[in-house]
Amino acid sequence: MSNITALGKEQHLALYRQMLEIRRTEEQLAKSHQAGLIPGACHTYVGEEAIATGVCAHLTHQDAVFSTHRGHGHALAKGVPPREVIAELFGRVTGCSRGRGGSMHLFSPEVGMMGTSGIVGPCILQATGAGYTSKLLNTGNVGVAFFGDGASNNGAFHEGLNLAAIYDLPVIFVCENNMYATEVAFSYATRNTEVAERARSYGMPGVAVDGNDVVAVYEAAAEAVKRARAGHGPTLIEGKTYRTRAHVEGMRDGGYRTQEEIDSWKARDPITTYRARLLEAGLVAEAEVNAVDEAVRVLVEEALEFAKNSPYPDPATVSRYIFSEASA
Ligand SMILES: Cc1ncc(C[n+]2csc(CCOP(=O)(O)OP(=O)(O)O)c2C)c(N)n1
Ligand SMILES: [Mg+2]
Repeated sequence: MSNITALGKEQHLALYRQMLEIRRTEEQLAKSHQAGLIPGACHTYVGEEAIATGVCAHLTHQDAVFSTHRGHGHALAKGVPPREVIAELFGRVTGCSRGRGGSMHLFSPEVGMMGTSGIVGPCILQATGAGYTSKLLNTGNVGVAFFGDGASNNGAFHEGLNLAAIYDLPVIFVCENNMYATEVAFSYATRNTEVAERARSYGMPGVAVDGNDVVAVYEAAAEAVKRARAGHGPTLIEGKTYRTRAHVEGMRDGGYRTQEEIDSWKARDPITTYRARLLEAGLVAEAEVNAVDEAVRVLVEEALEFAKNSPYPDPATVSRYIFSEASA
């Protein structure tokens, strides 16, 4: 278990607030999906919030994050406001991709959110490319790839990690090992379920952490980002975690995992366990976390109203944003 006394109160409250913002946004998105407000697929990040939160706490808007189909949490942790995420999933013009992208095309280059994606794997190569750019231009920025256990068996994993290693690129590879790719158990899909151990084959550090412990993730990411910015190359971080909702909203969630397993991970919820630990250690006062709970509730409620009241894109603009409009 991580040493929570190593961080100050402000840091703890910020990490707690970020995880809760993701959770409340996701819960709202799940409800909105059921209500028919969201066209297309919606994969939530419920249960995995500590990973995006612990990693992105070390990033600036110049650092580039490349994400997955399960990327709402990455976008939020990187600084995209909940209103822009919810509006985007609702297909509204006020969304971060102007309502043209949806859940799996959340882009916000202003804050370094370089996209969620429906294709499993390429984010690993894109982050490697961002690291290469950083090295060529000597910017000190890092590239970060978030990806699942499923993606770690994709060819992109091998290519990306190998390239980043040989050039000492400033890249953080973050594998969110939630033990399943859709309904396929990772223990079926690989003979070695310890993803962090693979780092050795590429000549880079590999760190496995409890992905439901935000401080453990925060500490591993601190070290990896420091190494990357200092020009010492990439790191692979494996966060062991679990998604407690179905693979995608509306999909059945039975047959491939047991209720006991789901319940055991719910008992290790990254947000409620952190809240309890902070209170028990006397690092924050109950009134302070309650104030965060209320602020996040209001933020997400307002974001929902904002999204609902936003217009759809004008059909007459359908051909815009296909090509760069920088010189138009
Ligand atoms: C290249 C590619 N292959 C297959 C799929 C279908 N697919 C969508 S999500 C998914 C599971 C991915 O599992 P994982 O990487 O562990 O992420 P998780 O959903 O567990 O977060 C698959 C196979 C896809 N979208 N892209
Ligand atoms: Mg997975």
